[in-house]
Amino acid sequence: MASAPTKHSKLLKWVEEIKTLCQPDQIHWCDGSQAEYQILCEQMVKSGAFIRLNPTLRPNSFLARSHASDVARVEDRTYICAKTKDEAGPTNNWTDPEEIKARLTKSYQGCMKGRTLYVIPFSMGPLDSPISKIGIELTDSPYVVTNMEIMTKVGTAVLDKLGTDGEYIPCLHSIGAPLKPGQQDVPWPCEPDPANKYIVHFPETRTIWSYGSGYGGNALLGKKCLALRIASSIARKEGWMAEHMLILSLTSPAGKTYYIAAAFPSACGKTNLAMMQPALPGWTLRCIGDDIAWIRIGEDGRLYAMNPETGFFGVAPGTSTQSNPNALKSVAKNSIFTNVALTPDGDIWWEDMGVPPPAKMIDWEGREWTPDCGRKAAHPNARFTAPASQCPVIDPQWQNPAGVPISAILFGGRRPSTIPLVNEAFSWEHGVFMGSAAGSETTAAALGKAGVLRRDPFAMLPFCGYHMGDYLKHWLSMADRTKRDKLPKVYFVNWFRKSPEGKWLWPGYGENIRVLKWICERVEGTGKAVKTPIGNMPTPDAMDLSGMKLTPEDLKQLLAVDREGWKKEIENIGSYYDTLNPRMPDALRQELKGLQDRLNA
Ligand code: SAT
Ligand code: MN
Repeated sequence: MASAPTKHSKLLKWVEEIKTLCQPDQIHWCDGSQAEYQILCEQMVKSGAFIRLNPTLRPNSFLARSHASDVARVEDRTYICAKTKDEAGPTNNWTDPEEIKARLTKSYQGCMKGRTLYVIPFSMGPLDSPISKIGIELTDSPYVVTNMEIMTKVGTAVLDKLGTDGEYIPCLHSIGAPLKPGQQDVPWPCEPDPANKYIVHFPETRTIWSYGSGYGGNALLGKKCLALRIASSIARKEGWMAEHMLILSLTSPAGKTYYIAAAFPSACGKTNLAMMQPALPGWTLRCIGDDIAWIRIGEDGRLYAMNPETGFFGVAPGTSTQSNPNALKSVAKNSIFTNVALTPDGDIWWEDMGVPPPAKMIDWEGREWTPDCGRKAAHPNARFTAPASQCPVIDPQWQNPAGVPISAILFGGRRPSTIPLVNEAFSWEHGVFMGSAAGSETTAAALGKAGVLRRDPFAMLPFCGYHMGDYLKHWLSMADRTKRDKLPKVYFVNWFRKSPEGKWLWPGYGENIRVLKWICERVEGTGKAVKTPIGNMPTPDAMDLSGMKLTPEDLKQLLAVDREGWKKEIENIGSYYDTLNPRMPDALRQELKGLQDRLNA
């Protein structure tokens, strides 16, 4: 390997091993340069994998259409292969690591024939951050390379940092579609049989093996695989936290800045909140990250959050000038769109974009589409990949290697009933209880039925790399690692509340600033609240609702404690907790009991 731009002997040996196993036609070491990105895009335009969008309307941007079997994360094909099943816990799929390695080694055998093996050196987090992690992804997908170049720091600087013996997380990826000599490639090659797709994590050896899918978190291995599943398991050992959270800053009219982190499940509006345009004058919101936060205790004892990514892989449908004007501006150029519709003038369109569709388009499957054809033009999990630096409200601190000090943590999900608009925890333990009890209706971000309520503790159910009971203990343990008054305040929010008749009670989006403003006032000690059995809630006059049309009846419903609903909720949480036995922490059972007692009092 004369052309390898590194003298890292372990890395060279691994690449050589994978070359022998997967048998690619050639190897390409990614340098992360603009020139390389352009060449790869050109090649994909030629091969049919990319469609170049109209350069006047959408400069340097491309559309990819995936195979119909490959449109979302495959949770039932995702494994945490710790040494024992117990270590992975009941919320993760598990198989014996040696067994699955043997099985997958067979799949990898010759799987890159006719293709190029790309070596992607990437860093999650600024290269000079004490908690950044370096990964090396080996992939046969140029689509993955270009997306990784937007989502992470890729290239030679990473290899330089590794030196000759630095530590990295090996991430092996193949789409599982070798080409026979002379065989014509397809636009989105992958393994079409879902049963042959595997997303496998080996936490003890800090290794990731992914096979058969080219989509999103299945294939961009820096994201959910490394920055959440493997990182959460490392963080537990090292005393920090890897969380499925957006990070934002909010500056008040008085000029004071607050940093807030928020955990919502996939496709529940993290990207929208992370770069929201506040509807209240005088408040400035800036984005630090929209999906992942690595959080550690700083020297002053506070929790500091850092975004390990450099791009957004956001859900396209629903993104409009009303819901998220800053996301639309972020994708104005230099972006990749996957599974959206193509307009006759060479631009993109998706459902609820806020502009009417043209009379005719090409849908995400490449078929002709008209407004009356009865099909969706974009796939519900269609995505944009855009550089975070293009976000008009990106925070000046977003790449600060130290992270930013967090004042408040929010949990949430899609909950049409019972859960109020906002609810403040009494203590850290109560806050951890709130996170542990988080639930949401499922969305299109994962294959399976959407709209079913499932418990999704800390929005980490699909992303926790170890036993969920131990994860809850880890959260509780933060109170022993620093002074309590240094810990952020914790809130549960619900933008998705409906009336019994099915009407949205809260407008959401930019209006959410009203809730955030109250939270900042609570942090300052000025916000008015009433103690209820479920937590501290705003008094009816506590939130700034100026200039907003909200009927007093709707406000009442939004801030009501639905005792009957909560009783069912408690039962449901209790049975969920049972599934985590015997590792379910007692402190949280006591919180549940406390809630029950307060409700019955
Ligand atoms: O496909 S991803 O896992 O990156 C997106 C998501 O589910 O949040
Ligand atoms: Mn996510």
